[in-house]
Amino acid sequence: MKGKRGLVMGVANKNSIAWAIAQQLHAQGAELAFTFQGEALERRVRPLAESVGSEIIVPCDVTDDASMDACFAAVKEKWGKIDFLVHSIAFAGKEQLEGSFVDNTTRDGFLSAMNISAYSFVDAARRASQIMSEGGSMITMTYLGSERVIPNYNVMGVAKAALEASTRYIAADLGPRGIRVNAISAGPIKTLAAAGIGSGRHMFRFNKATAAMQDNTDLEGVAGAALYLLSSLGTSCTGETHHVDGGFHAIGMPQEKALKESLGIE
Ligand code: NAD
Ligand code: 0WE
Repeated sequence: MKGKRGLVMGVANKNSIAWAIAQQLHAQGAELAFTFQGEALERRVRPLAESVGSEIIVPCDVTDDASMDACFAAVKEKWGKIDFLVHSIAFAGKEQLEGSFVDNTTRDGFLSAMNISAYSFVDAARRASQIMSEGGSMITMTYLGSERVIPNYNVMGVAKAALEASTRYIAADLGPRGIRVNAISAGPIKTLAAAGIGSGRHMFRFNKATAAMQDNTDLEGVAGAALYLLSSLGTSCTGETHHVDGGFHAIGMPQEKALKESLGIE
């Protein structure tokens, strides 16, 4: 990644998936710009960004056009062009992430989850493509809840389905310009965004028991996949949703022994 420059959106703290990706890209020689969501997070993000020598650390709320304008203008002003984009942003109202999807999903809740978790990638990809003059690569983060029902993931699953479809359409549009666009579908990882999950303990146990690897997802694997997709190693790979989840997505039914363990039986 020597000589490559890119924008990383979605670091909240040291546990963020975007931070694991950023550290790997930095280790491989990339130069990084970072966005943070608001003043409250600047305190956490700035020291991390500075520790990898970042010279661009800008606020960005993806629901605010003026904020997106200012963020990409700052990158263009400093660097002129970029080579890659990391989009690692999602949000739905807490009350949308529990119980019955059909009963609890409000219009506002649906639109807000779609806006922040899916449209923001379309918007960021368009803006990034305008400063990718010699090809490039973009990734976003998704989750299996887009393909299958995961209890309580609810409207986020619908937003992730839209995000993955958007990834394919963006890939088709930008392909002729040598820009690749992919999604990484990670298994559950203990981050701020995963902290608020009611059934968290059960989910991690069930995932570990069910996954082909019989283990939870390591951040290292997600960062490695990001490096592959964002570097020339990933040439010709675009429009893809790549699972990094210990093989959980491949399993139709868990081994009896593993299932009993995950439920604490015998
Ligand atoms: P995280 O809380 O560290 O990251 C989420 C980020 O979204 C935060 O940095 C937050 O500031 C940002 N964000 C939310 N609303 C925003 C807005 N309006 N404007 C700008 N930024 C906003 O948690 P994470 O787990 O690292 O999540 C990153 C991505 O990975 C998300 O897309 C999430 O859906 C996805 N993902 C997470 C897991 C998991 O189990 N943790 C699994 C698969 C996919
Ligand atoms: O994408 C996610 C989580 C995204 C997320 C998390 C929160 C928590 C706090 C979006 N919005 C919010 N809103 C909040 O108020 N993941 C893949 C992690 C995750 O979240 C789940 C999961 C998994 C896995 C929620 C329910 C069930 C499983």
